[in-house]
Amino acid sequence: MLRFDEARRRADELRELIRYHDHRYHVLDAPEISDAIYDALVRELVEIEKDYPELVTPDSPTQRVSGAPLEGFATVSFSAPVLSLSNAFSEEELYAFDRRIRQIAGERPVRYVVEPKIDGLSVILRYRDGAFVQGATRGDGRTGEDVTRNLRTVKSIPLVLNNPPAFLETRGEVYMPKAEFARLNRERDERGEMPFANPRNAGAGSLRQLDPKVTASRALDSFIYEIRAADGAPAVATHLGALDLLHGWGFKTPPRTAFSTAEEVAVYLREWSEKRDELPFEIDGMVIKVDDLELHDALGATSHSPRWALAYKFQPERAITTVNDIIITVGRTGVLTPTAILDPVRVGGSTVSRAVLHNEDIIREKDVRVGDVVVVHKAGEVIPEVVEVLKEKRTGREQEFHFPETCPACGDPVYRFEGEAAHRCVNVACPARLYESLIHFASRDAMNIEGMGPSLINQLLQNGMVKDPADIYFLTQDQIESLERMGKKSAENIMRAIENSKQSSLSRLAFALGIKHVGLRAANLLAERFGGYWRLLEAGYDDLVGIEGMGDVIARSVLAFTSSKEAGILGDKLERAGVRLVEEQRPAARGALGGMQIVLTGTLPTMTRKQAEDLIVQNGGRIMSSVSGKTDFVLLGDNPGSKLDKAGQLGIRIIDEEEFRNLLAKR
Ligand code: 0OX
Repeated sequence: MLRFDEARRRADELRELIRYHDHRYHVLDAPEISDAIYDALVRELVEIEKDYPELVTPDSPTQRVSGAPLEGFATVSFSAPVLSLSNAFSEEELYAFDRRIRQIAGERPVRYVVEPKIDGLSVILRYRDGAFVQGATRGDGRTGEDVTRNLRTVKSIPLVLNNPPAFLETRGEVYMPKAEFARLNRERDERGEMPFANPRNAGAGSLRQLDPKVTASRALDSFIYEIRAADGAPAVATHLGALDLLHGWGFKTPPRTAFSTAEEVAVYLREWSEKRDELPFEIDGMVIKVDDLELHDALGATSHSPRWALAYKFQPERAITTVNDIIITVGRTGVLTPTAILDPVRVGGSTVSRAVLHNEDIIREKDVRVGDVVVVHKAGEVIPEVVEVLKEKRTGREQEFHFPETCPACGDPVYRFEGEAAHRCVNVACPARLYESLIHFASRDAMNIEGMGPSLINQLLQNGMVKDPADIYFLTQDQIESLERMGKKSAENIMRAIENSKQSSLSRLAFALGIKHVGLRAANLLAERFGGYWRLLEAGYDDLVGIEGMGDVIARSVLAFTSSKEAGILGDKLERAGVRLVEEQRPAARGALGGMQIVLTGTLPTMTRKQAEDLIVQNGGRIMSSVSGKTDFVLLGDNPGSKLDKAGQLGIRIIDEEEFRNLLAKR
């Protein structure tokens, strides 16, 4: 354990580092370090804060999720009303808006700033001396709900600002990115829960959770676009200037472009309406704002909306097509998911030929039949949804869909459990389930076996090389090389990735097992509480349900796995293969690089930066972003940066990749 003063210094340093990397990742979308390194930094801070709870600060990055569930939300009143936008649906309305503005502006030049109109939830954020103190939903525009603790879990909302004014009130939009929406609905389908209809509902549902842990488990994002009040902030004369200030304080601001004529704006709107499909978030139009803030005052507002802004709404992303078939796929937890096979049709910017139908109830409720003409809408990632059936187009030849009573992959009977919307195949050896479980097992958040994706897994299954996840660790170079389209080099890479994956943390393993209801959060809790696979298998119901944040449903599901024969067999095989089954020790305490502070610079001859970083962390070293007197060594590659000069000045040891490998071999 570090001495108190050292711990305090290191905790401050780590908070600074984590804040910096959070900003790079969540706001600038330009990360500088790998997830493994980031996790190691956070883990180190968590450990220090565990050893010295008095060092925990409310703005620490570890404190984004805090406290027990609330009973209800308090109300927040707004000193100035939170206005909405007036809408336009045609170019004529845009030109009419432009004429009104120019009439009031007179001789003053007019410039417009155009931003995407995010289909999310408006929020108001308040900061005192740079610290996030309160956040609210827009509510009715006069009072909203205090959702501070939920907003703290949104990673792109800074808890601390750079060079802050004494007081700041901002407005922006919180939303759920399309990929997260798709992930969440997949998870809900798997759990037999009702899916959300669109990212907006999913975002609203997530922000209005009484338990901040639930909000935290969903990756919400934000765009902040307005300074509503500021004490002691630099003066700004334009909307673009305000956005720059917001960006400088650390907020994520919307993409924007400025134009000096309505004609140019119209062209730009047409371009965006075409490419909206490629964006990672859902937009329902564009917002056109007058740039000059003095003009805002001159233009004023109606009781509902400012006269200096206009929401230009796009046509919804919908199309009409025919359902040719309804097929069933079997997921890793055995859930049978129906999918409509469509006549290919353009929706937004891409061609779609499938639509998710989620479960039997949804098919019934919408009354979707094979042969129906339907309206489809793109809400999430790639697969759209059937919005409604055009019943007036029915010919009488449409065929009602009957949910199968047996699994299409293995033929075993399927069950629909009480309280669930899903049908499940409960055969653990079902080939469709095995395929999906292996994909999950090898995936990035699980055992992270780089290069082991669906097509390789398919080949391995086809060739009978794996029958359960542990078999992956018994694969040989020759076996992999024997697969079609597989070169020696690729096979070597895969073998290396498999080898590295053996050192994955217990929480990754607990997640990789694919236990129903056990997501990343529950897997972390299990790893923290039990510290080892065998101890997890010994846990009883009371031990499991006693974990804060666990609950009866997860506990029972974990128990169903841990008490199964398969769990023991799998553990034995994983152990024989040398997969780590116990939680990692504190990074400083073990490994060939135990506690060493290491700086990387330049490109290494045979390893990627990420591989080197992972090796350092796995061997107990600490990666530092800059060279200091405490640096143990600098790992040097080609084309090094200024870190090399600094190391030279300080007389720090410099080693190359070969020496680094030798160090690792000495254990
Ligand atoms: C959005 C969005 C909404 C609000 C009232 C005056 C200016 N949904 O993305 N509103 C505004 O600004 C308005 N900007 C936006 N980008």
